[in-house]
Amino acid sequence: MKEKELHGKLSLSRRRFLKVCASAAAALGLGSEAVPKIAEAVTSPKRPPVIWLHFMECTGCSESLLRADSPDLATLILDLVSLDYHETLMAAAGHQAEKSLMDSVEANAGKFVLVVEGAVCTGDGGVYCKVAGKTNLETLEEIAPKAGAIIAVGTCATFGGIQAAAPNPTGAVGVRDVIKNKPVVNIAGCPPSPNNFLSTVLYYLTYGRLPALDELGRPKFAYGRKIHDHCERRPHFDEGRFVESFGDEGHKAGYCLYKVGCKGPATFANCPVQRFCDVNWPVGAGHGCIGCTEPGFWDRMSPFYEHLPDVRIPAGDGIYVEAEKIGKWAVAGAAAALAGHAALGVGKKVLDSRKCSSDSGKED
Ligand code: FSX
Ligand code: SF4
Ligand code: F3S
Repeated sequence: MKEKELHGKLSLSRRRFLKVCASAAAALGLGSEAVPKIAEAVTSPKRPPVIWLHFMECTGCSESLLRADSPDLATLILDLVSLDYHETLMAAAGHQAEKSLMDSVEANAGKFVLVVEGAVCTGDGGVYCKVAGKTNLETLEEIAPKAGAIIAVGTCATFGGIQAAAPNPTGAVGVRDVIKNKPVVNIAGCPPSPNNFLSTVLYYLTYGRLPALDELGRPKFAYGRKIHDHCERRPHFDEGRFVESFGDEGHKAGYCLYKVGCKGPATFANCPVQRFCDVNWPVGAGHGCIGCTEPGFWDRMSPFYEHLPDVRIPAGDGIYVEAEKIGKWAVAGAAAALAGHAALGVGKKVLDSRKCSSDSGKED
């Protein structure tokens, strides 16, 4: 398809089209030299097939994509890929749907993008989650080896998510726990930012390879920095101005949410920059980050309304103290608090596992 035809199809002027390509390049952390390449990729007549599987999830990831804050970008990509199978969007049903799935897998072996939404059920042979008489485990093990690229979308598909919360009766795991011999891109978040997914697909279409990933398989362009590093409430943290309880004067004034449970210092994602629907994000709306892009979310990030230990916070006059030495933990007993957190694996373990020291409050 020629660029001109594409503009017509998308009702985009050439100026708008190039602007969308430039925004996509910026989101990917690429320079302006990438814009012509992106424009060329999205005007290519080839339509890469995409097969989208639903496993154990709430469908919020698809919902999030359908409400992308960059409709131009979403249209650009969804029009330019061939969405051959998506259980909640396609018109086909029953045997017809299953036939189209396997037809596409066979016809496009080695070329299609496999998107998995939801955790994989492994308990008792995977019997707790079946589609068309097959367990999710069987379907994944059959289709993944034939994919050109695999994208796990949402924290359920990446790390097991809420389905894997204790006691995890279904044996829920992420795609990478099953598919170990191929790269899997993890677009974490419950639900994830649709722009992080769309940008990853665009990168793949443009360069024919996957973007650089962190050690957990997440694209670095989106998950390379902590929430805490680019949070708009960070000046309040640095000055020691905290919300002590929801609805107090500090809350009304937009102070830092650390003491009421914000897990931003231990969570890697670009929510403060990307926001959702171009409007807001959890911390912007007055609620702490609950760490939904991290492994072990849910268990390791709860209790949601208790603060992380091991984060040094300002106490005035350039002095920093451990959070446990102030506030309610001083009354309730810091030792008990720390023991509780240790049992849950929150805080230091999370920070250590990401190789970031308890650096908050004195750097950046
Ligand atoms: Fe999981 Fe997707 Fe959380 Fe839901 O479907 S990442 S439960 S918001 O959205 O898989
Ligand atoms: Fe923002 Fe949370 Fe960090 Fe406070 S603790 S600055 S609210 S990310
Ligand atoms: Fe999730 Fe925290 Fe962003 S809860 S949506 S990573 S602000």
